[in-house]
Amino acid sequence: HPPASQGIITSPLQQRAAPTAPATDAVPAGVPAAATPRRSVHDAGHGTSLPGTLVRSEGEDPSGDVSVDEAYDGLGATWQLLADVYDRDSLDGRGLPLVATVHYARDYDNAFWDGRQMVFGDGDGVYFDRFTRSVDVVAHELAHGLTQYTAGLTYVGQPGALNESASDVWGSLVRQWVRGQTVDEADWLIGAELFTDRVQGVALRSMAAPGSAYDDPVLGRDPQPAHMDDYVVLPHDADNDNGGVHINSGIPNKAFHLFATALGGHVWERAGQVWYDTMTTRGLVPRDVDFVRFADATLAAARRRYGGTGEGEEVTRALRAAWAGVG
Ligand code: ASN
Ligand code: ZN
Repeated sequence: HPPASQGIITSPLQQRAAPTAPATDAVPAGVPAAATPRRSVHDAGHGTSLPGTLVRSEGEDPSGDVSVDEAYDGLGATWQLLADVYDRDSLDGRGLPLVATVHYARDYDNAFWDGRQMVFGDGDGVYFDRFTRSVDVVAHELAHGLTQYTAGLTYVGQPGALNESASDVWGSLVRQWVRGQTVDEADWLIGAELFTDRVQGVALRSMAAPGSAYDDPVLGRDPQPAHMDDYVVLPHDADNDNGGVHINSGIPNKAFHLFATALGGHVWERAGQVWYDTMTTRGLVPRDVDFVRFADATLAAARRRYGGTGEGEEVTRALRAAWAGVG
């Protein structure tokens, strides 16, 4: 039997919706002056047809529906971070419109990227609040689009766990960026605003302490490992979270946390830049990359950007220690 806690991350709807669309060729061209995001937020009205009814387009005033406006703001924050820090115009580097749907289905305890757009449930109201409440969850789903347009990591086994981890990395980057936090001020949590008071836990996942985010009589226990000694081997099928992609992502998540906190300062500066370069430099990571090759690729990306001496030495030393720290 899979761990009980998989129930909250693997629903039948979600299995259909796993982000498996093929990588698309796109050459990042930088952000034109005065470029803005091109957002649209839709309302599924508790149905499952996508995208649903358009309720807020780019530049329009807040709708008054908190889910709509949180989604709109979360898309905006993610677009702005990519533009301001990494000189990238949207997910494809070419101004791709950002489409989201809220109020998807009833009591839906998840959010997902379907290969073209983001979708958010309202939560069941008993254990989960609406999924737009955490900006890092909005950014996580969007980042599945970024990965699709860049590294195109296969959504199964180790490349799948790296795909999931990359989404958590972007989620936490956006969370820290909108709050203006340093790596030491940050909570490194994913989904800290989603649980109701009834749940014994702080968030869906913790990048700083994978495995410790929740331990609840109904939801079970956070199943994430933080080290290769605890890697969870599961069959590579949809009933088993595609080989535990939301479970083993704890390992690269912890590596990123170790790397970023060793460097200090703002996560989006050097740590985020190395991950961004690793994911977006053409040919650096194959779609079926495993953890070891991905770690090598982060080192190659760091050397390419920061050189082999001075700052480059500091960054690559922190990187090697981080990957060694997770085995
Ligand atoms: N919330 C999950 C995720 O973004 C949904 C899924 O697995 N498709 O990974
Ligand atoms: Zn995900």
